[in-house]
Formats: sequence, structure tokens, C-alpha cells
Amino acid sequence: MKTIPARPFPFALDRERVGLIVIDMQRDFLEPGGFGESLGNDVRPLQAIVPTVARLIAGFRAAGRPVIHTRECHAPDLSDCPPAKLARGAEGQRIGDPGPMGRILVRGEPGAQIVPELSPLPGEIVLDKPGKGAFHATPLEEHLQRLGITQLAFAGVTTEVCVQTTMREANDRGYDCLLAEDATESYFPEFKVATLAMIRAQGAIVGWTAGTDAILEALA
Ligand code: TIU
Repeated sequence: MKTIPARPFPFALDRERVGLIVIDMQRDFLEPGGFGESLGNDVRPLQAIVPTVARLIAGFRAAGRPVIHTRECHAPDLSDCPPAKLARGAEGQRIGDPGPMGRILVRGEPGAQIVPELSPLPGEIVLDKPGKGAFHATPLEEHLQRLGITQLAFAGVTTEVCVQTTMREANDRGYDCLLAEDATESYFPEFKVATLAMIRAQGAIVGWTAGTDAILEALA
């Protein structure tokens, strides 16, 4: 165990049982023309965290710990997309519609790929998920159990949507959750601040937050 300076109180990192989950660092969310921009968002703040996420991934790989990547995307026939999700968004910019990076948020399209700087290595787990949370309708929990993971470090986008949803799913399943504060971002700065605060409120009710450097130091 190594103790990390974290909030709301230090986090005891178990280097034999921790894994990293990198949420939805996809072109659809980070690049102009993708799903994120189609919803009216400025994607630049999300692009800015890519080097930090890359450092975190490199640290987990160097420590021999699992790195799991997720992508929010849907089957080409959209059979896994609930009608209520499909109906949202502006006309012509909905899930499945053609965009500059292929069909928006559809599996296998260029926009659904993870940005090249953060490409998964061969053998790393990559999960396509139809929901905001990475446990819903995916084999994530089976993978974690097989790997003996009981603690999850989190990075990715967006803080208050897919990252927070997955942290809450993980917390309810008994995993200790640690969010890398500078390796996550939102289209709405105030939502990121609020999400970090609500995660660590009431004695880490959802989990802990810490800086990437502190996490890397404990892994080294
Ligand atoms: N729109 C938004 O903030 N997020 C998403 O739709 N998905 C993720 O957070 N990955």
C-alpha cells in the first residue's frame, strides 16, 4: 500500500489491485465535427488534457497494471440505442447521422475511435458502451473480477457525464474509486468543479480525487 495525498482524505493505493479506466477519449468528443460539438460544445478544453491522460496511462503500463479503455458508441443499426437517446440532439446531428468523421457515435466509424495519442496497446481491454456508465450493458465487471481489481483510477471525459456515472456504478459495486483531477474535463468548467466536490463530499461518498503526479508517484 502507498498513501496518496488525495481529497477528502489520503487514498491507500494497492499496487496489486488497482487498474486504470480511461473513459471515452474519442474523436467524437474531442475533435471538431464529432458528437460533442454537435451538441453545441467547445471541444478545446477536452483536447487540453490529452498529454496528462497519456502520462497517466504510461505510468500504469510501466507499473504493469491494467489499462481499460471505453468508447461510447452504438451498433450500426442503432439497435442498442434507446429511442429516447436517439431522439435528442439537433436534426441532422443525432447519433447515427452522417458527420465529418463518419456516422456520429457509431461503432467502427472514425469519430468513435480513441484519439491517436491515447491508442490502446494490443491486448488492452477496449469496451464499446451504449450508455454513459461503463458497467451498463458491457462485460466490464467480469473483466475486473478476472483481473482481481478492487480499486479503480479514473481519467477521461466528460467529468460529470460518463466519468461520474461510471464512478457511481463502480462505487455501488464495491470498488474504491480515485479520479485524476487533471486528467478529466468537462465542456462546462462549473460542472467539473461541482462533480469533484460531490464525489468527495460526505467522507468520499463516491470516491477520492488526486492529481496525476501524486498517483504516478505512488505507482512508481
Ligand atoms: N455530452 C457529454 O458531456 N458527454 C457524453 O455524452 N458522453 C461522455 O461523457 N462520454
